Amino acid sequence: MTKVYVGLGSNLGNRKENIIRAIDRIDTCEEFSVKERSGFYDTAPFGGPPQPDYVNCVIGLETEVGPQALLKEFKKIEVELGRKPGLRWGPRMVDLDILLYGDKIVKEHNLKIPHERMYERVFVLEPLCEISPDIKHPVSGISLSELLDKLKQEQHENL
Ligand code: PH2
Ligand code: MG
Ligand code: MG
Repeated sequence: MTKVYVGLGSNLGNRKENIIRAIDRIDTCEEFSVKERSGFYDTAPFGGPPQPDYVNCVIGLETEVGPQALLKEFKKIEVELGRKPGLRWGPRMVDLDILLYGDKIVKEHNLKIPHERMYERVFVLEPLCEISPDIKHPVSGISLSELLDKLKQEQHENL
């Protein structure tokens, strides 16, 4: 079994409900077992076109499904839950991003793990640290909570 962390986001429709439905849908699959869920975070949109605020959340699950098959399954669930093709970084009913897959590093054309931008995003690091503060950055070895503190400090200085 591998421990996988997944970031969830929604900024259309009933945002919290969309996230809860996505988590239930994932947990219903026999091959996934959801172990932890962070709280729900109301976050300002980061990047992309002007768009509504997001609700973000992170879950930890266990699975034997490999990274590519997991990505495919998540894409299917996103569409099932009402996601329409749209602008990159644009508004969406539900977004499921694989953040970490055990300590595996994946560099494929359609999939990068750890998620390429997770270390720059408070809306990912904050819920992730809530459920798993001791995870370390795979290259630098810095703990995610330290990274989060630094990021928040930088953003504070730039205000
Ligand atoms: N997702 C994006 C773009 N911007 N901003 C917030 N606050 N939360 C998100 O989940 C998010 C975003 C593209 O995936
Ligand atoms: Mg995303
Ligand atoms: Mg995505």
